[in-house]
Amino acid sequence: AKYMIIDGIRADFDQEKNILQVINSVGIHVPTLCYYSDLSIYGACRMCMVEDERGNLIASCSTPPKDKMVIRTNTPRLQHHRKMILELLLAAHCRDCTICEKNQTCRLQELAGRLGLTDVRFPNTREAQPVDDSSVSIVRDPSKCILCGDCVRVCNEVQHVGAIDFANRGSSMIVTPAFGKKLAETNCVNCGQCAAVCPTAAIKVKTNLDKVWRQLYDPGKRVVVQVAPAVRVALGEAFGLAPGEDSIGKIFTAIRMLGFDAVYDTCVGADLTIMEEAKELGEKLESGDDRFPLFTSCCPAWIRFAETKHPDIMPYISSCKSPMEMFGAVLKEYYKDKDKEEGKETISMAVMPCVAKKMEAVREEFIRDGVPDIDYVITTKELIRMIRESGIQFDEIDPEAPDMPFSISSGAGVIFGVTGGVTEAALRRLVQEKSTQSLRDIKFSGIRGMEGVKEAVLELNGRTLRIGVVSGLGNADNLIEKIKSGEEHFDFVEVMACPYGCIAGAGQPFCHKVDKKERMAGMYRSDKAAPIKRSEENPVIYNLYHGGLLEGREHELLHVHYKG
Ligand code: HC1
Ligand code: SF4
Repeated sequence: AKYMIIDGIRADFDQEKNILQVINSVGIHVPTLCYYSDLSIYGACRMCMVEDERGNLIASCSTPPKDKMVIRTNTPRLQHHRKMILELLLAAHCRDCTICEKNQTCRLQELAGRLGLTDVRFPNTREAQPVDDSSVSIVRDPSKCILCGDCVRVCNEVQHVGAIDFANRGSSMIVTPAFGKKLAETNCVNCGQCAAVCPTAAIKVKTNLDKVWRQLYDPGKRVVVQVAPAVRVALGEAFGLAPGEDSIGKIFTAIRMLGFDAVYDTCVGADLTIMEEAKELGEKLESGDDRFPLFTSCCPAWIRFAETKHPDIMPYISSCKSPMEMFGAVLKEYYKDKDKEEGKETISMAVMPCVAKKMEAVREEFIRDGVPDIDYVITTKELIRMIRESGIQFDEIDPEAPDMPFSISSGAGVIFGVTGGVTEAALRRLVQEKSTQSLRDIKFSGIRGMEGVKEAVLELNGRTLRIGVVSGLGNADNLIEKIKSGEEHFDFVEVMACPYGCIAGAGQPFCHKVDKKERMAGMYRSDKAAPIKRSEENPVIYNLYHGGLLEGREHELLHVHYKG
């Protein structure tokens, strides 16, 4: 085997692309600010330098490992070098750490602490820049930007959007939308992946917690909230639980302790989506129109992407509202009469792993008679902040169940939160054979896994179905081009804007790929433990359709026509 000697330790390597990965494999974390294994190598921050035998400094992120290479990661020279870089970065950085939203989660702050920096000897070199808060999902504050370029690369390479880029040269270099536009005036799809990778608070998620707290303490308001599938496997990370551990019961308890009047699981909405989307797919297959597949519609960033980049496929996107919006419409209807009787106003909220949901909630298509079906969306991280602020000891509280009469959901609804999950849930509904074996056949068809592009061919009720599952908008873009050119053909394509699906949404606590894998495994464990596996077997769903408030109103409440 090939090996390196790192700080006197032998480290075997094989597939590792760069020295940094080999260093990580022996349990040393060299500081980095601009390195992500999923993105191209930029090598801008120079924090990851190491020293070879001859005293050369090498950027470990952009240098491939060589057999029998000997390096040190922590010499006095390296320490001096790293501190100098940090000092220069901090000299050009707004340093209001104690009142910054990224306080305690900022990577720059963390490194300053870790390297023991106590002084910045240079005057502040950065001109003040205006904050851009035009987007409903994210806020840009260029005075906190360290020019690592992570946001630019994720927006370009992973999402194929390219809404932001570097502008100017030298000390006036900034990251900005083209022509000095505001973000809301660009083709930004509100996916928030730029905020997810930003090491500082230069791009952060927009919060509306002030308004939410005010609603909670308003006696004239009934504040109800739904919690998205993927929140359950990530929120606990902030309170010491392992990534992937399902804490949905504790989340329900904490939400009640915060003062919400009722709490529900968005998985009910996902079950509704499956009922409608499976029907739509069945009808599409019958119709024989197979120029394009039926595309899923639950991801609002994907919808925006399709609207702006591939408007010609809009007719092939499912007319189903997202689970959040379906459930939002149902809840507003459910409380209508009660509100009148009690002289109250129901405020419908959602806790989402996603920041594009903030944009979905304010789209005109989801405002009926001047009233939005979802009044506020907060992210997993915002709920974490509420729990912290209120002093609730999350790890100590007992789990509870969601409120009646929407207290039951299926495992199919849970797995919506991982890439491939919507497809798996729809197939469970569509296959005629409802056996454990058929659940397994679907599971092993190729739709599970961390890959950004998955394909499966399945026999469905006597016909062959070609399915595509993509996460990351760049992957969706490439697949659509192949479909347009005739190189590929599908009957059904699931798209989620965030790589790996909602588990890695920009509203979730930040984590690396290994932890995302754990989150994914956690979602499948929760499905395994669910007594109901298929959406159509959920009695809540049955009751809504049969004599319930959905009877005869499916089209009005569950479907949408995007105006573009
Ligand atoms: Fe998702 Fe969905 S799965 S979009 O990833 O279809 O956000 O979790 O809530 O609406 O159910 C997000 C997650 C979420 C919707 C559902
Ligand atoms: Fe690009 Fe998404 Fe950030 Fe918008 S939210 S700038 S699309 S990465």
